[in-house]
Amino acid sequence: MTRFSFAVTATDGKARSGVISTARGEIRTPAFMPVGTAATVKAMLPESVRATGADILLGNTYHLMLRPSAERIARLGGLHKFMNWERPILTDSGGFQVMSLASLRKLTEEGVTFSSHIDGSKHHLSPERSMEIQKLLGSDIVMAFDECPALPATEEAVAKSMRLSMRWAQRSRDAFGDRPGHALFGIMQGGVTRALREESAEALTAIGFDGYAVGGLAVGEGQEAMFSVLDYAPGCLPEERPRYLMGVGKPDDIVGAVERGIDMMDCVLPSRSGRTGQAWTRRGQINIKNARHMDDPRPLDEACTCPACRNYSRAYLHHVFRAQEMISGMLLTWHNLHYYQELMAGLRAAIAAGQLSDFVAQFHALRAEGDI
Ligand code: PRF
Ligand code: ZN
Repeated sequence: MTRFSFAVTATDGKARSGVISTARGEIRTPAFMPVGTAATVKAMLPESVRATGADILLGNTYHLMLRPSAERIARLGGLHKFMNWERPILTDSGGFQVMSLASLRKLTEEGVTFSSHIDGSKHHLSPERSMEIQKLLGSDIVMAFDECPALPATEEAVAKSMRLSMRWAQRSRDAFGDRPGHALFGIMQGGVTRALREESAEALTAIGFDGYAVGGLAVGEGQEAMFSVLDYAPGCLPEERPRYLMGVGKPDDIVGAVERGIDMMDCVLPSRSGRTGQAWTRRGQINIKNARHMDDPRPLDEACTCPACRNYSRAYLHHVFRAQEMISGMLLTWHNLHYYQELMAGLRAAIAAGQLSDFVAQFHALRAEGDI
């Protein structure tokens, strides 16, 4: 069986490109992971997600434990078989989603109890239970169980939460054990305070993980504050391991994160905004519900090779959005995921060629021109 490994094949400044090898296939980095929260990337068949260029999907412990339950998925042969995606899957550990979605939350040293946002039923998560669920799912990349405080928060509150997450990281490591072919990632916390980020990185590195995530960003602090953390945070983590920025982001966030040494990212934005009529293109955002598209025979982006752009006009996309036809979410999601994966491929090629700064300048110049 292929053991989990990461090889950096090129660097350009702080940016890296490389390959993560797993038992279920390779992940080209920098990688964008589409979000398949409830065992589906909404509005997309798995083969279509693959056709956009995705090497790996993200799944969620929180949603799947509530419905249809990890035990049921395990009985049915695991998450890959259940959702018909045979390539790598990374699962988030649940704590972050409990804090943003569940009600009646009670947090202790041991873990968290909460009520389901679906039916109000009571549940429990802890480092040990999260590791068990992610194992039942058959996840290739398992995330440590952490707590992510909402910003702004006092430095004292952020420090207390980070230290709890580091104790949970050790318990996650112990509960995960040795599982050849599967990887466990630790998650750095510490808000926007450098000393706390450094303390967190040291704690995680001492425990030892197969990869390291930067958590606790993109939680309301703004791009400038996020970039100022990313100016040093990736450099606190072991160079030879993949670095994953959780829940990011807009295309310009992704470009800035890659420039600062991030290897993996995930975000609901391309899929979610596809269902609300937002398209992301080289020239920025297009709101397809705008009446200016009503008679426009041109595609969303004449240079895009996705099915939505090859076969349909803006006028059609506008019509099906207004008519609330299901194909609207399907086509816009496909386009957005295609655009995100093209962006990642462009970043990887630019890093390999040592031309990242030219690529980034061109990226910003086209967006400044705007939609034409
Ligand atoms: N921790 C976990 N999942 C996350 C985050 C985190 O800090 C974030 C923060 N942007 C998104 N998803 N476990
Ligand atoms: Zn397109």
